[in-house]
Amino acid sequence: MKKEKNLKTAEIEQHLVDNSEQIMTTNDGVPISDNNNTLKAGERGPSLQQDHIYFDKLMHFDRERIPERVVHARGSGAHGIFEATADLSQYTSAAFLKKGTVTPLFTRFSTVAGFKGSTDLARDVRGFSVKFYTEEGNYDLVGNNIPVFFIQDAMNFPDLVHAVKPEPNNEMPQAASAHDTFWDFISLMPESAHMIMWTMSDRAIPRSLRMMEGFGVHTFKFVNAQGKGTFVKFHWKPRLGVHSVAWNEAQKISGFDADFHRRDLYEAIDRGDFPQWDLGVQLIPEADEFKYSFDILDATKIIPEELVPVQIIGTMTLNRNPENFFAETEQAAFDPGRLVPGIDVSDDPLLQGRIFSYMDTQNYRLGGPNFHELPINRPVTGKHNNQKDGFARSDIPKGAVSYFPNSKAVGCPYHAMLNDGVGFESHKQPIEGAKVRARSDSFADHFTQARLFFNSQSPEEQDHMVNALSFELSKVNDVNIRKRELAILNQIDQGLAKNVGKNLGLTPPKELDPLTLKFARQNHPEYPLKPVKPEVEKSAALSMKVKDGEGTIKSRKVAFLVDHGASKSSIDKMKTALEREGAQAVLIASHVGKIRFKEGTEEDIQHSYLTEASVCYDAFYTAAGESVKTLAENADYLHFINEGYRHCKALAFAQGAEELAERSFIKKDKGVIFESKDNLTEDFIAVMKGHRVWEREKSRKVPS
Ligand code: HDE
Repeated sequence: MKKEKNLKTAEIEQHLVDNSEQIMTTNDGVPISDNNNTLKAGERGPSLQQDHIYFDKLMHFDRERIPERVVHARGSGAHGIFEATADLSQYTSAAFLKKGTVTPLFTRFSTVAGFKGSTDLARDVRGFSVKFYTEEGNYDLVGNNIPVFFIQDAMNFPDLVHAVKPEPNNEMPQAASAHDTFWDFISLMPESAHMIMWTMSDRAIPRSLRMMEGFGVHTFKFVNAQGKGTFVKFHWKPRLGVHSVAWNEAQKISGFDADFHRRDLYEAIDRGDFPQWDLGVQLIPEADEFKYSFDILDATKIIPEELVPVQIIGTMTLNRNPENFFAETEQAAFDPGRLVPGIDVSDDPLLQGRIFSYMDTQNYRLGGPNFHELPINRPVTGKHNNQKDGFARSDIPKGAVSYFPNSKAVGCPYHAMLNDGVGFESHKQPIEGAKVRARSDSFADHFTQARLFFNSQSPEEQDHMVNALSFELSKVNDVNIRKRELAILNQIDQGLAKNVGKNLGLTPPKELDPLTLKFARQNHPEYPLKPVKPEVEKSAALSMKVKDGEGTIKSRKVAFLVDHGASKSSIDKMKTALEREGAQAVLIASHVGKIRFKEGTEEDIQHSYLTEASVCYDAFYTAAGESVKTLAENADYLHFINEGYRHCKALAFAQGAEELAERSFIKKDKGVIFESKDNLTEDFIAVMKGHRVWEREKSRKVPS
């Protein structure tokens, strides 16, 4: 694959180290002749303290670890580009958003609660951070795959994180919100209700990082060349659609392949299947700041797309894997305070609080204030200021001057405005108000949008939410916490609360718990306030259900279940049809190595039932041929298709292989395709386009 060349790749290339055909050296470049033995007094004698070569090696090894991110520790990154496609000059002066501009970038996706080595498939929010290396310096859009947040004010952030992380007395559970401290906090913070609807939906268990949306979450501000501001919300829309796995599947994937998402992203980019997202904006004129039933500065609210449509302004393509995980992905330092001219923050109190935390955390995590000089963080513009020294400074500023104003360096580096240039200018927004620690009552409606989300889901998606909430609250030991959260659910939707209550053996309380009220009244003395009338009761964009005729099977992984004697022609026919649509065919047999086809030819197989699991594939094809007989006796094969059926995936059976479906728990439905009765390839592809046959789930009788 030809590598993309741009200013950032050129900048990074200067730091690449190629060890091929090189002699091994110490850190000072001195050749090492023996990397096996420490220096000893005699062959069997004690080691000597003068072994500077051993010390050089161990000193470095002992310091290989740095603190992991306090949240979002587990992540995967990739390089790419952004191409701006719309004329936004009316709203923003940002150079990288000028139509036709191509900007290099680095993107990192993450889970939030788990440690660096935790599973990718935890039920969790996913981070969606993008660092644009623009011609006006770095701009970071540090968002999530869910458009709202748990809390409204940054002051509560450490408490939220302490509540969700493993409990401090026993460091359990890892990468999971299903425990007492999380739900204790949540049930006392009704402002989390909307976010909880999202995290208990399938949004929190994505099929792939390439198949999730991204959101800036907060309302930001665009500022145009004349200094006029416009509120803006950012949306990333994946070209592959928005899809999830089933919760039972997520739990199993965590065991079979804890790197499932990381591997999927890495392999897709490696084979040239570059993931793409369109960047969209919702633009809100300043005059409309108070127009809605919710406050646009409240990060627990969305602006429904029915009220302000999303306009596409460009496309991101991820086209290059990092050369080195630590140097690039781990050392990438994101910060919502990295702004460029034309983009500013709003007064959202959550966003305001983030501006301090990110810079502070990078200073700690990356060992000092020179983290901007790490190759992954360097702007392509270079940096010029009078800051100096500090740990691990790698720039070598020339000359005697490190102050401003100066005459000795003819005033350099000079202010942009001194040379008619344009520097970053904060939006000139008039401010007034008393200094108070308080919460606006316009933030006090916690349930209307939680209800909007629930109402906008398909029946199957709603079932999944009931199951997720039941799972999580069943894992909570304290019955008072369960009841308190049920009371919140009851405020959102009585049916939801009733169904979750059934699984907990509880009747939902009609009123909010006195403790919940007590804490809410600290922010809003009159809580609960009079309910507001929402502009919309449902919003189509909130459901992940694939609309008829809109799906794609591009890059989906289809398991071809074969063995000795399988018909090569039956394999090839299906493979060609799937590959034409961009899907991948992966042959799985009872062992790796060569298998012989019915036609007499042989093929090397890389995957067997020993190494693979049904949960890691999107659809299943059982080929025709003699292999049908051996597969009928293969319990692993039967488990494979049973599980695929349980997880509502498409299963196709070639002519003669139908009896295998009969030996399993599979019941014929629109997602089970028989060559003898259906249009094998067309029907199979059509079902895969719909992602899953979720309707199958309720009636399933598969004990897997
Ligand atoms: Fe973060 N968050 N956050 N966060 N966040 C961090 O910064 C913080 C919030 C998000 O890929 C930390 O570099 C505070 C909202 C992402 O490296 C830390 C508050 C959103 C990432 C931090 C929030 C996010 C982080 C930890 C409440 C969605 C991963 C490591 C005011 C818009 C970035 C680090 C990456 C990481 C603080 C809330 C997204 C501690 C104080 C809301 C995607 O600085």
